[in-house]
Amino acid sequence: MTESGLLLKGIGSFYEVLTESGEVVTSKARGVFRREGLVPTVGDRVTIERKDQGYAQLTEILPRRNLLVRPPVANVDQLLIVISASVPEPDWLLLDRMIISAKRTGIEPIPVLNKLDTADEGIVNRFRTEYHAFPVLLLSAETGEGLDALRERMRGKVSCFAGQSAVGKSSLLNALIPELHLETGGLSRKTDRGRHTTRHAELWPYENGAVLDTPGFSMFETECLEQDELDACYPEFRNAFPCRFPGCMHISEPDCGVKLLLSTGELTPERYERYCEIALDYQMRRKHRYD
Ligand SMILES: Nc1nc2c(ncn2[C@@H]2O[C@H](COP(=O)(O)OP(=O)(O)O)[C@@H](O)[C@H]2O)c(=O)[nH]1
Ligand SMILES: [Mg+2]
Ligand SMILES: [Zn+2]
Repeated sequence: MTESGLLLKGIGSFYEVLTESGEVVTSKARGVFRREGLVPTVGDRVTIERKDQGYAQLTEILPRRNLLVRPPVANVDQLLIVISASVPEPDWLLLDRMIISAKRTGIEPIPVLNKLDTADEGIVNRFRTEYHAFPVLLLSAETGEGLDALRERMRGKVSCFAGQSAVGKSSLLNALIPELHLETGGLSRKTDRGRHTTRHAELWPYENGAVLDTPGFSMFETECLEQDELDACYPEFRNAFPCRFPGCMHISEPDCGVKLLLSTGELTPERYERYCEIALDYQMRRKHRYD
């Protein structure tokens, strides 16, 4: 009998697969995968065949929509990028860069503001205005405020948490899935990394979808982007009048539609300033592409 499912976890050459009927079946990969250089990866949609006795066999890996490398996980639908409304102070540039990385990988970025219980009003207002074009979430892992909306947003999707250290990623995961018992607080970056070398990322079934148990990465590879590709990472630019010049970088060109967004408030000076830094960085990368 052939069934399809979601690869949750790998242990050696065995894999735990969540089938459509909701059962977790341990499966062994066919030898042919290794010969073809295919590595079954957490998040893979796979087919398995149950044998009469013993384990099932993992027979096929369906085409991947995307693949993150560190930790290895395939087919992530959404990236919950967490920042803190109190401490640590938000690294807004990192948030903007992670949004771009996610979009470029085909993953929907969802900016999440945690620690609402100790919020600095200024940070909350900035978050609301600067990310109005995104499906943001405001919540508190501590009090549980906003967690219902988060749960709703995760329904049927494969989600992954990301963001600076100490913003509350592990606390949020624990609040959603208490059995995880993730360590929170005291862990230094170094300890965190040491742990990741001995422990592989794992997907946990959640609300008809799944969530990755490790917020393992803070950033992924950024390739060289063309200007129009960068524009596509800024949803608020869609409301802009067309710029006079094709390929406009929206920095020093006249009759720029994006700069008009500054006067309507759809783009704040702060987010625009970070945009300029990022756009100039990509321009430099494009220049040095073939060096
Ligand atoms: N006040 C408050 N503290 C929180 C909240 N979420 C997490 N924390 C605290 O922030 C610290 C870092 O949390 P942790 O989950 O380890 O962050 P991570 O490094 O992003 O995984 C811990 O001391 C948590 O107790 C929250 O919503 N409100
Ligand atoms: Mg953590
Ligand atoms: Zn422009």
